[in-house]
Amino acid sequence: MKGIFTALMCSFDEQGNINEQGLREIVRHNIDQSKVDGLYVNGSTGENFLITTEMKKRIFEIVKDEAGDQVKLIAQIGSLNIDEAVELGKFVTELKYDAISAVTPFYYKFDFEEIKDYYETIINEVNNDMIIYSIPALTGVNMSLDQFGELLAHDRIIGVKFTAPDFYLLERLRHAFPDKLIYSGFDEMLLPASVLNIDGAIGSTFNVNGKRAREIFELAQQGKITEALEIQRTTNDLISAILANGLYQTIKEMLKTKGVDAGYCRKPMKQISAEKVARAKELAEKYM
Ligand code: NGF
Repeated sequence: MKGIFTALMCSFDEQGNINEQGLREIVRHNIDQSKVDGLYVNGSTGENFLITTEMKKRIFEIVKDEAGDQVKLIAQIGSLNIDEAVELGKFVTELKYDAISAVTPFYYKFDFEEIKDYYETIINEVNNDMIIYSIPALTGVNMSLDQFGELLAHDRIIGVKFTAPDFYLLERLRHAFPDKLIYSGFDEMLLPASVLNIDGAIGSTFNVNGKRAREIFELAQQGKITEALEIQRTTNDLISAILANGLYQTIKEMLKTKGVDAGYCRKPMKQISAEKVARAKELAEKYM
């Protein structure tokens, strides 16, 4: 379960339906071209919070069918509807996903007791290992070292996807929980996170930059920081350009340039202008 995991995109048609063939092509691109170690399915990048339960299930099925056992698969099943989270957790466990992951419950200001109960309910009902998905910038949920510790005390909670620029907390977590899996979630900060001895990374830009991500991670593990920094700089030139042009839309357009039918984003995400599509093409030609 260590290494580089792509936060998988999903291909949708212009009406917002799943484009099955396109999704299969995205999976194949990540496995065959980018050679990532695993896929993180139905996370933020998969536009998970914009789709129905049935669509989530279909995406889990298609990805497992296409990927088989070629790479590790983590299913993001977290939901404000805890019954949906449990239902999806059981569904992907039947499909033989390697682990489940759940975003911290958001929108309402849940206290830690409620957050803990959410994770305990899921792990008590679903027979699979859980990775906490912490992304305070989007959820508003900031957990302390002690609170992470209370969750990680469960054998079934095997790790954290840590998407935050708090390297002090990341270092404390690594030090306190050497046997748990810690994945970094911000691709532009992969090198400093790797220096802190994380186990892997989960990122959206790995859909188009997976090989560089692996190089950064592996060079850092070997202590070759100058070489890794060089690649992180190129990576960050790309990420800055992607962020300026529209994150998920630009990654989809870059994939299309390489013959992968990545489709469109679902509303309320907008379609980008022809000018931005052309910019994405340029980026694909320069960086992929
Ligand atoms: O897309 C976001 C939103 N974050 C991703 C990643 O943490 C999301 C990150 O790769 C993810 O793993 C998921 O799909 O669940 C960024 O897109 C990237 O670092 C550019 O900022 O914050």
